[in-house]
Amino acid sequence: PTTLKTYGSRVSLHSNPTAKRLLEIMERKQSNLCVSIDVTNTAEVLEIVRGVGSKVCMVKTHADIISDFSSAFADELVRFSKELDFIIFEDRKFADIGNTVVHQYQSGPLAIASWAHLTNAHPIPGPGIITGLSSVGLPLGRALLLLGEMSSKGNLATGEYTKKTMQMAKEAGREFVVGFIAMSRVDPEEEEDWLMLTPGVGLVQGGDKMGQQYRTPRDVILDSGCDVIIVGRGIYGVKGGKDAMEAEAEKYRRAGWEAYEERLKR
Ligand code: BMP
Repeated sequence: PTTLKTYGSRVSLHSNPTAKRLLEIMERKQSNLCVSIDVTNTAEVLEIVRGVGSKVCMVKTHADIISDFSSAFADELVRFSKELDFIIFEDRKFADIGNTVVHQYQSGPLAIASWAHLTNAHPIPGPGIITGLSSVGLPLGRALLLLGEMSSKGNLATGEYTKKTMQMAKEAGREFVVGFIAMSRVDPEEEEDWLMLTPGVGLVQGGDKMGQQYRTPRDVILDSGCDVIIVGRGIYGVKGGKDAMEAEAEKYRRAGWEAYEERLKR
């Protein structure tokens, strides 16, 4: 099973360049940590990147919450992604018909496809959303995740919906769709190597006042067989600036990596 393979040994099972690079980075940096940087100005985003960049395999953004977003900022982020060796994941959650998402991905003030290595989409509109996004992203070597499950209380992405999401990805093939946002490994048959990225992670279980639910790195990596832990407020929310964030990121990196090493021994 996928959960018993090392990240490094899975590189050759992928053809998509972003998926390959992610697995290589994870192996090289001994990190399955993605930091979700959900702050609203570019100076703060870059400060967090400087703090946590060396600890992560990936940085996740919500570009549409950044008040002073610019192409110069995007260039800077890309520069950091090379220097500090991480993937940029724009958590855009596309959810429209193929023709519309083509423009949302490529154009507008954010021009997401020009700087984000990875993005994601809800399967709700049907496979046309993959066709649309891949027409823009594939020639650039980008990759896509489908949201098969969510971390928030009462969400509708469960059961049959999750199974159909998996099916949609299988039918699209792994050239562009490389995995899922999911709470556990959603490919019971494991015929193909899919990447499983999981938000809703904290060092202690719990939640927030708006339905978010947290599980620990160990729950996610060891018990649920996922590949990447996505942590937002648990890291950028600590007091004490860049150094405190770096120290907190190191705690999560270690917790995620130890859970992975334990999983390999199962
Ligand atoms: P936090 O760790 O601060 O709760 O942040 C979680 C991040 O993951 C947010 O950026 C949120 O948009 C994202 N996310 C999530 O929490 N649950 C999902 O199901 C899907 C997400 O993308």
